[in-house]
Amino acid sequence: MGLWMSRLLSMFGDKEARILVLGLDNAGKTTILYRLQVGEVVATIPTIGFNVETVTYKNIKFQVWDLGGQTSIRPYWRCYYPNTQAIIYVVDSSDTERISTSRDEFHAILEEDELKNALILVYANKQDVAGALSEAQVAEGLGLSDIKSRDWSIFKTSAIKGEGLFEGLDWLSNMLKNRR
Ligand SMILES: Nc1nc2c(ncn2[C@@H]2O[C@H](COP(=O)(O)OP(=O)(O)OP(=O)(O)O)[C@@H](O)[C@H]2O)c(=O)[nH]1
Ligand SMILES: [Mg+2]
Repeated sequence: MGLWMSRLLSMFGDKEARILVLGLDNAGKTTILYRLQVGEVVATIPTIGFNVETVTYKNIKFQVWDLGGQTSIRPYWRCYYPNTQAIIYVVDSSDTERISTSRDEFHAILEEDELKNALILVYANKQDVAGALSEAQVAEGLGLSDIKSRDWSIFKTSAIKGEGLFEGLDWLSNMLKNRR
């Protein structure tokens, strides 16, 4: 499709955004992807590689890439960085032991040149688990207040209960609309 044609279509039709869902293994990324796409909890297995689905919300067609989070696959995340408008960074709020590992991976992402303009949406997931870190504790654990020069937001979510996910997408869609 020619450039003028795609511009014309984007004036009338859905806008598109490429989103990467990142975070440690077991954070709930795949569960979130399918909650957003089909509205249900699906049985997941650890992702080796990726899942990609389109989620249309508020006139934006989100192309959502869910990447595997295991230590051995994290180096491959960078293959997906080009042309990314936003990162959804998912934290398992009940995994208090690995919050510092999650913080390190998060800050490595923030330093990536290819992602310097990407919006940052954090999901403090698994809020339904007793003893889970609160949204404020996850923000503190990730060092979110150190981020000065870019747009970010954090939402508490439970992918299992379907809570908080679309509030996060609302923030994303508003930010994306303001940017164009
Ligand atoms: N209690 C609870 N469990 C959740 C929630 N979200 C995901 N889970 C569970 O956490 C486990 C891991 O979820 P996945 O979505 O496969 O995790 P992932 O981040 O895709 O993991 P990798 O693919 O290995 O990177 C599954 O048993 C999910 O059912 C949540 O909000 N609350
Ligand atoms: Mg997965």
